[in-house]
Amino acid sequence: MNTFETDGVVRSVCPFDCPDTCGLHVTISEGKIKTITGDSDHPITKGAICNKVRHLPERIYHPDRLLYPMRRNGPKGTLAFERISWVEAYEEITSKMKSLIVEHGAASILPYSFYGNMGVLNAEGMDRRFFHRLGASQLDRTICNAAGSKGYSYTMGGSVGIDPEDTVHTKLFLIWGCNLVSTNMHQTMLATEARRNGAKIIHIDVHRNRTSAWADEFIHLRPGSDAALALGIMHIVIRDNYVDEQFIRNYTVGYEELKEQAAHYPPSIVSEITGVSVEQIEELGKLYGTTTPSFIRIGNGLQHHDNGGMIIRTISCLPALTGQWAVQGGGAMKGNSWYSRLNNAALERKDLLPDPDVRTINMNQLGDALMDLTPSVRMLFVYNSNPAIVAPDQQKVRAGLLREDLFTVTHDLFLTDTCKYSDIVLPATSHFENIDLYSSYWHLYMQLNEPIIETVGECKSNFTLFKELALRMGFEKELFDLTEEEMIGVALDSVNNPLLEGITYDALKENKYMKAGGGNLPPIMERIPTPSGKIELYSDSMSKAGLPPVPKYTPLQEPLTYPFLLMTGPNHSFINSTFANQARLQKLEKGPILHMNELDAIDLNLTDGELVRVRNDRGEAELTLKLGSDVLPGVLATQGLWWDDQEGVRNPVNALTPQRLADMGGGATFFSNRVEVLKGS
Ligand SMILES: Nc1nc2c(c(=O)[nH]1)N[C@H]1C(S)=C(S)[C@@H](COP(=O)(O)OP(=O)(O)OC[C@H]3O[C@@H](n4cnc5c(=O)[nH]c(N)nc54)[C@H](O)[C@@H]3O)O[C@H]1N2
Ligand SMILES: Nc1nc2c(c(=O)[nH]1)N[C@H]1C(S)=C(S)[C@@H](COP(=O)(O)OP(=O)(O)OC[C@H]3O[C@@H](n4cnc5c(=O)[nH]c(N)nc54)[C@H](O)[C@@H]3O)O[C@H]1N2
Ligand code: SF4
Ligand SMILES: [Mo]
Repeated sequence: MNTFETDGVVRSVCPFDCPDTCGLHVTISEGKIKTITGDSDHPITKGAICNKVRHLPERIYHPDRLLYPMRRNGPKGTLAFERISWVEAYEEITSKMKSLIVEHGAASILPYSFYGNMGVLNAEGMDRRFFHRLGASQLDRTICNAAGSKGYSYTMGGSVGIDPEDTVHTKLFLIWGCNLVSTNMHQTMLATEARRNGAKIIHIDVHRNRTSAWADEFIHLRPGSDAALALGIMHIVIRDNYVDEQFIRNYTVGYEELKEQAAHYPPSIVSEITGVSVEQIEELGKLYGTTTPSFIRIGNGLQHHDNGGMIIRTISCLPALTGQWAVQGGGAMKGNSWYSRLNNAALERKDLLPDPDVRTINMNQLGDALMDLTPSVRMLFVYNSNPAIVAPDQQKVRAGLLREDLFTVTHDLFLTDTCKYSDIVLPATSHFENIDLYSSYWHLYMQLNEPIIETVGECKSNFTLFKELALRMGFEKELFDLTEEEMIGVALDSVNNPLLEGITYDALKENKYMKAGGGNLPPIMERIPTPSGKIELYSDSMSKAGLPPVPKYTPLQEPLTYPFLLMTGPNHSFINSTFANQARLQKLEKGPILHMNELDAIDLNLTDGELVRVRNDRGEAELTLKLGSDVLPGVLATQGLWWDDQEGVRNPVNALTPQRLADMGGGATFFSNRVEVLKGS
């Protein structure tokens, strides 16, 4: 039994799917969380946190929070539920699993999860082990960063970028397809420090947003054209002899092939593809070629295009040309999870799969999986995710969720839109009620999170849920009857990652923040995890995978049936669809807005502030129009994954987005999405 401070300030970690993974200070009074601020001892987040998490107490004690298990007692998609006990819920779930295994095989069961909580135990620990042992269909978790990570890996070998702490030394920041001010605020703080030392910050984006307003310069380009812009910069860097030949010789392969390719991208052609003027391309090329150190923060959204893998593959070749990786504060970063990689094999135990060749289902194609796949998916088990809102081709997803012969279980803190289609709804704890281990996909510090409040209602953590389910299924005690501490030990016992040496449960408890590599990372060029051990400007692996082995501009896929390309990214005040049910944060966002160029509005006879219907063959959404020049003609942008039943929301944006996969990694294509805009009803 845990005992908690009933009054005082205690430490915690932010659990959300955000690169910053902040250290938190939580003020407790009479056993309840009152306020949340940043922990000023955290070496990189340094006491600053975002507005969302300052409002987190409202989420923890929200009147709508799920407190006990429920069973559906009316039609799917409605709010017809009755309270049941955990014993009844477990009984119903395990007997369904057992009968499905006998009648249809374990592959008829599909887990669906992502990173609603980034804790290792709750996102990729006991749950994964449970579904492996069960023999369920595998889920390919591709919804976020799959295409770009693959593209970046072809060049650099893995999610290895520079240590963000080094970016204060940078003289030129390219914020490329990243809404940094909203989505990685502490990188903004480091860039501001660099700016005080003379750095210039350039935002390259298709939408003039908060980040553009903060940057020193904005480059407005056409969606999906970034590989051409990167090749244009390379063209200038090579043409004007800004290349670092010694670095290229020592640390890269394929320079000659890349040089030949870049020759096909003079500024005039790049300008035609990207919409950026020849002058701006020349200026950018020269600045990039002559500034050291320069750093490129590659965004996560950028890869949500058909050609997202190749875009990021191409951008990630740039720093090598001028030898930036050899300079402190020089290089690039898309993600840094390679540094703190854990012993996932021992944690998840994929070796327990009864059939190692069991089918794998791409989470971006949930609609097809539920509607078209044979043999059918007959049980969907959702946790840490809200697919009725976040998955593409929403109408098809929901048609699948409505299937009478599909048994859906959802574990969440709130009655999300996904819960509404579920047969059993289970209440989840918040991370303030759990033990877990957190690493970041941006900075290099590991943190331990310990429970600081009593469990709310009858909620259970994912760890406890899957442990108890396993034991009720009769699975081996030695594999499942573990404590959180034991499982953290397994995760940290990373034979394949020497950078975790010395990082243990006890050491984390004592030291709060422990950096992978202990702050003594060897220079990146000496540890490039590609097959050749060098930065691969030409990639044999790509050639073998049937992809162009040198960077190339490839066009988007959607036919031009509809006139606009619509970007549907996240917003400032929510994290994906998390927080979207908090009134105060909704108000700050002023509802779901559609940004359109004023020239397009003239042609369509539309006015600022009016409600419009955005539609294509997949579905329709209703949004409020905002006119201006924040997007180029022919481009639209909207932000935020709003829930269904909120004021001013009809049919959230994923009604419009395709299940089509990106060029690499099975990634999502949320942004390569063509639509038309009609006057509202
Ligand atoms: N406040 C907040 N923070 C978050 C999240 C959130 O929902 N809210 N979500 C978290 C998660 S899961 C993720 S993955 C990250 C995502 O955060 P980011 O990495 O910032 O990604 P996005 O905001 O999806 O897209 C980044 C930018 O790409 C632009 N863009 C779209 N298409 C193109 C293109 O073709 N070229 C260029 N150059 N730009 C393009 C968009 O306009 C947007 O400004 O943020 C994390 N942090
Ligand atoms: N159109 C469009 N769609 C997108 C995106 C986009 O930019 N545009 N972004 C995509 C990206 S990058 C991502 S990462 C995905 C994110 O998609 P999801 O991972 O589904 O993210 P959320 O919408 O935040 O949903 C997480 C859910 O987990 C719940 N949760 C939180 N903690 C716990 C816990 O400990 N246990 C359990 N059981 N549940 C918990 C939350 O309450 C919430 O309902 O969305 C993708 N969808
Ligand atoms: S959401 Fe991101 S910025 Fe906000 S507190 Fe959490 S980790 Fe920090
Ligand atoms: Mo994401």
